[in-house]
Amino acid sequence: MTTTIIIGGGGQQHDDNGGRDHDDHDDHAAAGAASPFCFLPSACSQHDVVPHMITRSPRGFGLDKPIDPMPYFRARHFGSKDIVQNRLIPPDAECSPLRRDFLRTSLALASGASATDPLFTAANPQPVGDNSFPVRGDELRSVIIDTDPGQDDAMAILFALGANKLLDVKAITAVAGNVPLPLTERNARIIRDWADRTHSLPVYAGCPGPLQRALVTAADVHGRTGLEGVDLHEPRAPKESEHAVAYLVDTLRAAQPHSITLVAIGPLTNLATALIKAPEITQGVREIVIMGGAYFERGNVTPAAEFNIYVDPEAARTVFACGVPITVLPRDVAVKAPITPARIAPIRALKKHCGAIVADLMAAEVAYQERRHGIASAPMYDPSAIGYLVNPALYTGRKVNVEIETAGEWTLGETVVDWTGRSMRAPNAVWITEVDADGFYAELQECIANLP
Ligand SMILES: [Ca+2]
Repeated sequence: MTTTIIIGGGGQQHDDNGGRDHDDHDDHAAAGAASPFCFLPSACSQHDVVPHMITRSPRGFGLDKPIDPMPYFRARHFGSKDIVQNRLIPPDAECSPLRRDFLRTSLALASGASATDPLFTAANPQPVGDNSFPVRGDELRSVIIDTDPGQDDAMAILFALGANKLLDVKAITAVAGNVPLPLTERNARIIRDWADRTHSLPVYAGCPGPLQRALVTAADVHGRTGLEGVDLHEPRAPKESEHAVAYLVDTLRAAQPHSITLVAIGPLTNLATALIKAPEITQGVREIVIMGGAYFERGNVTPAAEFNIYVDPEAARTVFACGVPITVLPRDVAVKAPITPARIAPIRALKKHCGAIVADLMAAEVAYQERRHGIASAPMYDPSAIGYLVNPALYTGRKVNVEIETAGEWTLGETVVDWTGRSMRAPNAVWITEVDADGFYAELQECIANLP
């Protein structure tokens, strides 16, 4: 029998924050700065042990790399009270809440629970909170939305504009994706008209196609205009003359440090082009929130890849490597807050112009899924990114390494998520996997109610 020994500690060894481990305090509080502690199942010998480091971050505990067990067997730690052998969680008086949490997790992991097992996650609620995420009542957060509207983009933009007590949407930068650029930038101008933001929300047109590939669209899903399901008017005002990439570079260069949140709900071509042209613009970025990718759920354009990443994988690779805090709302979470007729009804019942539009767009997405799969339910994609910004407490995830497949024969655009730390590559993103779906729809409804 192989036994797992789990040894806590090592905030310094396991630095998942690019050399500035602000978890050190917690790691050491959990594990004991001077004496790492072990969970040691019974019948454990030197020869059948598979030892792993276990470390704690604000997202909870995770198994890290295998380690050499011998120093631990030799060390006097074995004589210390820090060894827990065949013993359940010590009483409160004996250990801090963090340490109890660690021990509970150790027991779960040692008993064979996987990282996604309820035993594990229940013992360790993984709040998303170490990138200075806003909470309700936080200061107004400056946001630029990079988008390829798109039915779900339209819902997301309206959601963000209705969240005007939390999100200050500075501009929309359009990119080619769901439909070609002339339609996405035009649709963005139509959407701002719906929200009566014609003259207070600039729209910039960006890149007409991916960095290195021919454009793939999703007109089969979103219709010929990109906004099938709603009546479209002639936009009331023109786009800005400046290119979206020039706007991003100028704005982020001049911004206060770490002050602007980029919400990317289309292919990442605009953001990547800006980062390639002026890498120093990361100074102005607080966080990039991306709707894209798939890991626990499979792809939606190929079995391996989600659309936004698949369209421009080289751009996605550039963005994921840029070094700023990234939060990903993947398909994994989009499918956990599905659009259903029951969730459309209250939004339609708002009796608002924008409420009717959002309800029509939601209904169009459900109708597409019903035609294609016979199910009256559709994943909620781009608005997930806004829901996350409006109320991050609704979401949980894990800080992980994410790499983008750019060369695979069958896996182009796959998001390779190192959920268990197998690769030992440094984490570069928070990967969201869970959402309180009812909470999300309550926020959507509340924000849409603020619009005309
Ligand atoms: Ca989109």
